[in-house]
Parts: sequence; C-alpha cells; structure tokens
Amino acid sequence: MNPTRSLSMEELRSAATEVLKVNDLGTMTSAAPNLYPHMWSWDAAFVAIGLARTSVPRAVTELRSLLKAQWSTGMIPHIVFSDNHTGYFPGFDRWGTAGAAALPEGIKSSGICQPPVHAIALRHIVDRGRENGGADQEVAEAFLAESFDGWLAWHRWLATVRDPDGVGLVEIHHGWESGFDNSPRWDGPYSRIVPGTVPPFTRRDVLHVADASERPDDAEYTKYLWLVQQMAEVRFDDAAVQDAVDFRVRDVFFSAIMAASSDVLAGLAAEIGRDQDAEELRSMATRFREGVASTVDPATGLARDYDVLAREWIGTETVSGFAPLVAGGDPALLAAQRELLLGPRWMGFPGLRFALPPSTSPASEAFRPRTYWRGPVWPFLNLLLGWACARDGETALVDALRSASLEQLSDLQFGEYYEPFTGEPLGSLAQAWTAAAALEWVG
Ligand code: 2M8
Repeated sequence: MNPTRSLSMEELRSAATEVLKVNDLGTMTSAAPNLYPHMWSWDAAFVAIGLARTSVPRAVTELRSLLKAQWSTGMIPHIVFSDNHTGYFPGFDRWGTAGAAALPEGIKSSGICQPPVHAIALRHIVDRGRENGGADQEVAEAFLAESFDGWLAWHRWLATVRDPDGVGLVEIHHGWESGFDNSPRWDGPYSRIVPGTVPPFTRRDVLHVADASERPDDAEYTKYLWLVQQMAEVRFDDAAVQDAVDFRVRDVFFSAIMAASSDVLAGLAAEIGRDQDAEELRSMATRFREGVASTVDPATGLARDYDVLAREWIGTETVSGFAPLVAGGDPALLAAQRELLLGPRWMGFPGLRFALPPSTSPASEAFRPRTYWRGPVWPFLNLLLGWACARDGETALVDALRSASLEQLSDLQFGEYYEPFTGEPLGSLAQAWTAAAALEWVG
C-alpha cells in the first residue's frame, strides 16, 4: 500500500470496478466479501450509484433486487439475505422475521430499515442512462416507471409509521437502523437498556477484521440482539414495535436523507407525469427539512438526535450533526455548517491524513480513531456530503471533498473505514460502497 503515489483515474476506476465484481452475487452485491455476505439497503443504493458508472442495467438489477424484498407495509428491510447461511451473524433465523406477516413470500430479510438513499441512486441511474442514450436510457427509464410506486410506498411508510406526529424526524428502533451502529450518538440510549435473557451467540464479524477492538464489543452486541428479540416477539408488527422496544430515537441524519431523497423522488415523479405524488413528496421533503433544522443546537451549530424515551437531546459531536447540509434548506444555516465542517474541529483538525470529516470529531472525548463508527472516516459518507454540496452549488467544497477522497482511495484497498491520522484502511477491505464511491468520484 502506498497511498501517496500518484495514480491514474483509469487505475482507480478499474480497481474499484473489480471490487464490485468480486462482491457481485448475480442479482445483488454483498456489502463486503467476508464480513457482510448479504445485501444491505443503504449500501445497495451507493453500490447502484457506482454501478451506474460501469453498467446501467446492472445498477438497475441491484435496486430491483432490493425492491423485491420490500415488505407489504412499504418498509425496505436493512438486510436482504443471500444464500450464504453461515457467514454472518445474526442471520435470518436469529432475526425471527419468518413470523412477520409483512415479509414477502420467498424473501429472507431482517425486520428493520436503513436510511432511504434509494431515490438518490435512482436519479443517478436515470441520469447515466440518459447520458449514454440508447438501450441504457430505455432500461433506466423503464425501471423508473416500473419501480416508482415501490419507492413512493417506502417514503410514505417512513413519513407515517416512523413520524406519526409529523414532527419531521424519523424515529428509529435500533442503532442498526441509523447505519451508524455503535456511534457515540447512541451511548446514552444504549446505556439505559438492561437486556433480558439473550440466548448464547457466536459472532462472525470479529473473525473478519484485523483487530476485534475495531468492532463493537459483546456487551454492545447483547443489547443489539435484545432489541431484535423485542421486535420479533411482536412479529415486527408496526403498531406494536414502538411500545415493545427499549430504543426509540429520532435520528436526525436519517431524517436529512429522507428530506433530500423525497425531493429527488418528487423530481422523478414530475418527469413521469405523477404530479400529485410529486406534490406530496415535496411536502414530505419540506417537513423533514424543517424537522432537521429544528434540532440545531445554537451553542454548537450541530444538528441533534432526540431520545424519545429519556426525553433528551443527543448532542455528541458526530458527523451526523451536519444533517442540514444533507437535507438542504436555509442558506444561512448551511453556510454556518460549511464553515464548521471546514473548521478546526472537523476537516481542519490538525494532523488529519486527509482533510475529510471523521465520524466523530477528534476534538470530542468520545472520539476513538480506530473503532468503527466512533471516529474513523467513512468514504461513502463523504460522497453523500459531496452530492449534497453539488446540489447546492457549493463547488469549492465538492472539489475539496473529491480531491481528498481520491487521494484517500488511491491506496486501492477500499477500506470500510479509515484511521483519520494515519490513513490506514480498517474493518473490511474491498468494501462495496467504498468502491462505488470511488467510481462516482472518478466520474
Ligand atoms: C454495518 O452494520 C451491520 C449491521 O447492520 C453490521 O455491523 O453487521 C454498518 O456500517 C452499516 O451502516 C452498513 O450498512 C453495514 C454493511 O456495510 O455494516
């Protein structure tokens, strides 16, 4: 590995393409070759963005496979299990979703969800299809028409089931739903969970990383499994889950993605003549954008999550505090957030290997440079931030994120996450969404 050598865009493109091939299971892409041998919902969206750069039809297949696993309620599950029955824990059996009435026939999935990046991925597929023209355009546009109702049902499910009071924030019932599994954002809510009896378990994840301390510990896993059990006991029934679980948090970053994605889906709706749906989606976008903005702590300038059970704000200094940048909205708020992001507690923190935001600010006491969501830099998140900045015309910031990301990814390891000061790739290597981010940055 030599992250400093200069590398051609062609070399990076071909190495990233190879990683997506290695992870290709036919009609779905594993999130990583060993650590994650199944399809994850928000990974699949980023993977589709990357695939759209190499094969529009294959990108369509990715999202189509995910949508096939959509529950009858509209929920898109966070894991769609492949046939690899032993490689990952907890697998389908441990999830207990076989007893859920809303699980589609013949599908094996988990019973929770992840942030709705999918409409953004669909937008990329349609745009690449139109750029390429011919068969790619036909495939992309046909898929937009074919799949639109599925995405609409997904957004409606989130807007109603997960925000029944219309506060503009999505409520999650497991740290896994945020995608930021063991982020210090969730330390408060998890600290109050006292798990009941959890049957013994053998983890697989720790077998696939160089050092187990890069992953959550067993006590954390016990709580993760306890929450799954609580949901399984009520058969993952939406009406019952909220009262059954010990984890209820309004996730500001999830909500920001909901806002941004609803806007994008509204645009797609208008393009296919679904004007009323477009209007509904635009008002969803406004509601969640306002919800996100309402959480900003005037003292720090960062957006916050809200712990429903403890009735308290969560103000830990994590990258999720930049949710308004993803959601878009008030120019003054966004300008203040950009200044913060570029400042000394984030991208400008002294000694960073690459000027990219760590998942937790190194200035925070909660920061752990090598531990998963507690500090390392996550390349796919930088792509998302870059996309949002491009949407808002912030080209200088897009260029800064892009050039630092390309440098980071020139090690060709496609790490799941990176140590912020050394630039060392950690977690899994050949992580699919990291490769996809590289493909999109290369363009
Ligand atoms: C991680 O989460 C899974 C559980 O969902 C795990 O640790 O087993 C997170 O980084 C999550 O955001 C990601 O979608 C998933 C697959 O890459 O891995």
